[in-house]
Amino acid sequence: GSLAKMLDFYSGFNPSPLSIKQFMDFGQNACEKKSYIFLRKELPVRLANIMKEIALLPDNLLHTRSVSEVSSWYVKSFEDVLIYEKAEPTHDNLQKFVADLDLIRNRHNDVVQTMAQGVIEMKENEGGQVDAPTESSIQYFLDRLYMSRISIRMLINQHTLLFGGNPHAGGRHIGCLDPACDLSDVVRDAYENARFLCDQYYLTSPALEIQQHSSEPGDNLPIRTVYVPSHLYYMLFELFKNSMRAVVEHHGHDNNDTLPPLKVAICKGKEDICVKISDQGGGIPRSQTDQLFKYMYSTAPQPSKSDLHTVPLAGYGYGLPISRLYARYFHGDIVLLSCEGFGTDAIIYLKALSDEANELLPIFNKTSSKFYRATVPTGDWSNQSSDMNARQLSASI
Ligand code: W6P
Repeated sequence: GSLAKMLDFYSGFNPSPLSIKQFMDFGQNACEKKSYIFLRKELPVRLANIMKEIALLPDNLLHTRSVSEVSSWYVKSFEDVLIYEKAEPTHDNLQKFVADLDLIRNRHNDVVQTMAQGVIEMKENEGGQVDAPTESSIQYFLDRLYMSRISIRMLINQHTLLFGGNPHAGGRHIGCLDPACDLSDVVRDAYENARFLCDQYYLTSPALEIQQHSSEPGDNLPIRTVYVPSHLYYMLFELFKNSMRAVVEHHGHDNNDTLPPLKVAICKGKEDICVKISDQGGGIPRSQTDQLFKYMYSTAPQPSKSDLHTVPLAGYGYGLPISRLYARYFHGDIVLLSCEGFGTDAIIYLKALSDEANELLPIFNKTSSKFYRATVPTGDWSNQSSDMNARQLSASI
């Protein structure tokens, strides 16, 4: 059928979210034919759902060169998986399928950076100004696009790692899942790599102190969980870079023996696993914390390309919003709590139970489109900028 018809057909299905437990069970009794039959339907469903939303983007963004290019990758990949719609799971088809999934994943490697470029192009075309409703629909869209992308890459990675004949098979990993992921190992790894960058640019870096707490009787240290270590690493690396930059910038680069350490608490409860990173980097105003998760805020043309102090750890790119999507993908979260003048706590929450760690997936439906029109809520709380304040009131009487 025609592309439009197939899009209508597959976007009519809701994506089927899997839990970490289901990924594990599936990977442990790995059956390539079952996986193939699941993916040849599920991948077109997830692709079609997000392609329908791409079509709803404001024209001034949709029609930039960059966004057209991203959109063309989705069309190509949608067509590439539809080849298997009616193909029997023969040995030959199964092999071709793995190779095509590899190709599809690589085609989409640069989606994040190309979308960022598209946002910059749109801003330039609009004379540098974007109105609040447009900004808020772009935020809404990019969260959904990137979440969809994380989920599609997870499905592709599981299939290609399990059935692509990878040489690392035989370890404890099930695809990209580690059934006994040692959280402190990932923390140290992310810290070391962030510290390397920090040392390179500032010639100093704060130390690391890790504490582990488990409230569960019978649990012994180190704290372990079933998780995708690469996702956790991404979040921790991003948070460490931000904390290190804050600490070094706040305390000065020259007297390195006075830098307060980064304190990490790894905690396991019945429901949640928390990894808290506390820095004494001077903190940020409360009004800024939400801004750190905005794509448009971080896309703002960097005013200080010449200021060597802001380039190094490249903070406030798309790193924080995407880190939070990784956490939310399996129903966790990232929360920032800052005390201005002192420091910041960044908390990564993960689900402690693998059957509660379900994929969180965007679903396209008729109501999605309303978010692309009016996303600025009507004000039903007083607000200084729009209301007369007490001083103005007394002046006007
Ligand atoms: C800061 C600002 C920030 C963002 C994210 C994580 C940690 C920190 N520390 O000062």
